[in-house]
Amino acid sequence: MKLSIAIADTHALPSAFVVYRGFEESIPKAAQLGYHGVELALKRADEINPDWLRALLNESNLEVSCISTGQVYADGGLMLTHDDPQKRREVVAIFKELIDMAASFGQLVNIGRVRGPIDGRSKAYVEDIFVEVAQELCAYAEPQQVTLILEPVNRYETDFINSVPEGVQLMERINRPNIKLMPDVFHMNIEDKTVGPELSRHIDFINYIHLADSNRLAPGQGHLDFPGIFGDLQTAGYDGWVSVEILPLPSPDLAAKQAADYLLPLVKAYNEQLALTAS
Ligand code: LER
Ligand code: MN
Repeated sequence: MKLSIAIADTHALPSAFVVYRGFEESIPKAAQLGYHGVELALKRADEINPDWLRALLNESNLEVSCISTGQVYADGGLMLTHDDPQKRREVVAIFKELIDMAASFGQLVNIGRVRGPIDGRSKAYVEDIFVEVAQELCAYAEPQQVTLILEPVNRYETDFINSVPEGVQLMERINRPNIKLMPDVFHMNIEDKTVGPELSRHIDFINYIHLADSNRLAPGQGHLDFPGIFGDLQTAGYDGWVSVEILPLPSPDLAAKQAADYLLPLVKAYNEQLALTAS
């Protein structure tokens, strides 16, 4: 298991759930706190010069855990299930560029609220569009060894794919090897029957997990049972990324430190136990 933190560029909207803004400053800060990787919340692939990013990551000895796409939606409301096929093409084109970038950085691209809401349309109609678009993106991503990761998001933020079982149902319909689930324990705390047991039950579909406490603050600052969740993941043999996606409160530096101080010992113990079980 490796620990990452979500960051964005300086112009990201205030609503972005990222601790740090500004890649140049935040990548070294994340490394200093002990994180193993950074999740890049991007609006477009051209926000980043790949050579510059590679140099910055090498200096800090960090990896990109995934490219997340909440900003694609938040900025201009672009969505993969738009009624207008032309608009859908625009979003697909943006995603294809992000997939090209992920081929060199992390090999994972998330689909969160950018799938779009149902919003008064028929659920079957929205689902059909989503399945078709997701299959197209999977076909584009597969030769580049990139996997798409679908994030169930709670009902107060979207009305399409709220719980992990709903995400699993979509996985089964999309039926491609390079689409997986990215559960977020903050959303699961609202939507799912349990957190740890539900993650464990669906582990074959899961290859990335967002971590935030019940109040979207750093893990340890709310009432989610992280040791219990890690115990269930351990039993299930999960060995992917966990990524901190929290509000920058009480301040970006303090939030990032609280999360690292709380989670790094859990991750270390987790990996020691995983190694013992494997041997
Ligand atoms: C995105 O990863 C997320 O969790 C959402 O709540 C942001 O809108
Ligand atoms: Mn999330």
